[in-house]
Amino acid sequence: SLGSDSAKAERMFRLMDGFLKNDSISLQQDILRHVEYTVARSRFNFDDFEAYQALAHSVRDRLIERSHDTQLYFKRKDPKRVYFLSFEYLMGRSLSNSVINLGIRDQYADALSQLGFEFEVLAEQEGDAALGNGGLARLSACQMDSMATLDYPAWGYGLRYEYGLFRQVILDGFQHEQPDFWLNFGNPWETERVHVTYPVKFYGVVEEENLNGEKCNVWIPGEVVEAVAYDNPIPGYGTRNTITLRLWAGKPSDQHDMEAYNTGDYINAVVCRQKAENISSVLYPDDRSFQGKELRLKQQYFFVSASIQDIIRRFREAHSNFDEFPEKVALQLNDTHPSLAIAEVMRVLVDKEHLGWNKAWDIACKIFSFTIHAVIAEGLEKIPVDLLGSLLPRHLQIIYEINFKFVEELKKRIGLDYNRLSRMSIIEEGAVKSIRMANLAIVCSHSVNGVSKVHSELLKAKLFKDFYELWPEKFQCKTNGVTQRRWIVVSNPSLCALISKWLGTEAWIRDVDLLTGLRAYAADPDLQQEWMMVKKVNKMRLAEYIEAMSGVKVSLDAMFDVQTKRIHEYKRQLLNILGIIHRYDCIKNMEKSQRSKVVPRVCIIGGKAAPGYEIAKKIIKLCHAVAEKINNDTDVGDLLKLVFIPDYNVSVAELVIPGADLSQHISTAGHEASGTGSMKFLMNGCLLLATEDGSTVEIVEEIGADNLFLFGAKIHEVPKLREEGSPKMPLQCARVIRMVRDGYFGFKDYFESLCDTVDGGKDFYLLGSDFESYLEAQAAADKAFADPNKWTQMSILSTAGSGRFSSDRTIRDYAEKTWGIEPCRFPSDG
Ligand code: F55
Repeated sequence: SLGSDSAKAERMFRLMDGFLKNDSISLQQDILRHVEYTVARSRFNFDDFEAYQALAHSVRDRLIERSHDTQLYFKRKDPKRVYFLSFEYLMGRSLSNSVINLGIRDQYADALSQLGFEFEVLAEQEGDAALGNGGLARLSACQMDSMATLDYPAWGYGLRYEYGLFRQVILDGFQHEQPDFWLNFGNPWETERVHVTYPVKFYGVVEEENLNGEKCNVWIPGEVVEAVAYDNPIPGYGTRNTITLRLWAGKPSDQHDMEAYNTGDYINAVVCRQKAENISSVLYPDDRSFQGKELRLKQQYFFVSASIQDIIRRFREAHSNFDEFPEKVALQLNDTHPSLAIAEVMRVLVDKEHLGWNKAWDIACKIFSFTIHAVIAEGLEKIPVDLLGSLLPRHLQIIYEINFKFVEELKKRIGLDYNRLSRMSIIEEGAVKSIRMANLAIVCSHSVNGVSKVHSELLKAKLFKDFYELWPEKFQCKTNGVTQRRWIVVSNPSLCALISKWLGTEAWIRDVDLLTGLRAYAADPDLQQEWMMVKKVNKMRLAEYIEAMSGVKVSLDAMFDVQTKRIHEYKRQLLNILGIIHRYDCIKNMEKSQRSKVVPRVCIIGGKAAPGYEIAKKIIKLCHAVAEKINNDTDVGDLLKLVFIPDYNVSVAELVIPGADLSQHISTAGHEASGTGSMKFLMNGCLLLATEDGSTVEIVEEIGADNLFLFGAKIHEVPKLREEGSPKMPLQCARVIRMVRDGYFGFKDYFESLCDTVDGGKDFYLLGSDFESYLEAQAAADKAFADPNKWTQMSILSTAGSGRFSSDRTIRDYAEKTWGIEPCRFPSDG
């Protein structure tokens, strides 16, 4: 079954002595072999980093074996496949995740210890793959893990940025950005596929030609860049299935600037070739606004074009008739970023395959589905028509044609309601005429979904009301989830072992609903005792890290209160900091005798601000200024500490989340589409202090409102409160803002504009009106923490109720209801 010539295959198999073995001696041999021949260091003399490299290569060998088996099996079975198109993936590290999913972590740990190394120490050598900004990108990574584990025939497609998300360096409390050249030390996980390359074309003109008596549009491009595939294996847990994340990189094409060579401008032509590599060189670090930048648009088309060519090539290997395309292919658009794929599929089917417009459109409408992650209209991508017209002239024509036909159809349905027609049009007429990418995606997709219940409802009621009324059946909800493999098994091994011990099984790692079994023991003093120990150990690890990063010593008896996520006004890190100032002020003004009643806190904040987002950067500086004051106040001591964790990323999250007692998800209601950090904290038995926004609403449904600390305005109250404006500013809030304004923490002038956002009369994010309620929720958290048994019970119930927030649930839902695909599991026992 391994190929056409099975005798030959059999012989090869024997020559290789079967597949790689996972006993301790074989693993040791493999690692040493890679030290000597891959890393090219002497096996008698290599350091931790070289040991990590060799270790990673030996794991990679095993991944490659499995991914070959999986691909051959998929080919043989030819099931319907899903292609997940995402511009961003936050994979983090791969080593621990891989060996755990392969089920050989303990074997490796043993082999390494025989060689005199410690697995954990080597795992720390790996850098993060940070090819994304925040929630959207980490969600893609979690979903890939679930697709592999649930045996779905799936591929991820993305871009292989040479520079991932910038490194955040804090100097004097200010954020500075440094390039993340993550490939500097090589990337053992990827395989470059030098033969999997496709030409991607840009610029030029469209000419009408006559083909066998029929008019046909021919695009004569002005520039060609080659896309080359880099494959990254994604192993499933408890299955041999290993799927592929294929990332594209730009390289010069042989067709690139042939003209220049011919005209003898050799030097210039070679220099020009280098430009091709720029396409995939850097990730855009802004997770909120869209600028009509040419490079960004080029990246989008580059990624889309290469992926579509690859998907069509794979389809053609087994099929010749495009009528079967929708039975074999589903394409998932992760936000609007890859939605040029719609115009590209139309171009290929119409201009290349000559299927005719109607047939091509019919096919396109059956294959695309679209996930929206944005909440507000400003978060929706718009591409200036002029920009698109010059870079991709044929695609602009196609989008105009799609829009023309759509608007004609719409007129038949709704009549000549010009306001509504212009709202729904794919083309926005305005100062800058633009393409509304979300409208394009909605018109073509058979399914459009939000990422939590409230978000999906909001899309129907507000952002895409017109479309919902036209096509109610298209609008779906797929509440986000995260993978328990990464967020419990990899990042919190002691909790993992404890859960398995009390449930008497490890089955929850694939079937997370089993976690509800913990509810029965939530009040059991033995479990509580062991649960507290696990938390303590994780807090100790985190405390060591904090001391190493910031020099601040923190008490393990204090409540570790964490808010880590991208810095945004709507996420309200500023509310958190103002609350901390209030707490500090209260402690300072308290009778000394009262201080013993204060529940000690370590407040931890972390996250990156987009490089051009001034207010977000001021929030980071304020956090440092306040920390400086509080942490050096010996009068306050262990009662209150504030630390900012620099360069928050996936691997830092793996350390921070298990060590948190309390975590904050405090966006102004109606602004967080879902939020996924909260789900990771919940799984790790961390209590939430939160507003009723995004996925928190559903978390409350699962664990009950008495198992977390809710506060603040509800979604429907926000518009009215905004109208009322600043009269709602409570005294306590005004007082702490005054302290900042008066220079209590220094940098008086610098913080002025930041304070203005709250007490400048607008307070758009309602810090003032939510302030008292926030303090009450904080007081309730203090009270609960003072009773360790009660707190631990709530903590156990948090983990026990987190099962619904696994990406396994989300992916199964997409697979069954949206993609129409079925598991395709390589037949073996693991
Ligand atoms: C990245 C690039 C652009 Cl151009 C725009 C947005 C982004 C981005 O990173 N968005 C993002 O992370 N959105 C978040 O998606 C999460 C997953 O669905 C949600 O949980 C979260 O609420 C949302 O803000």
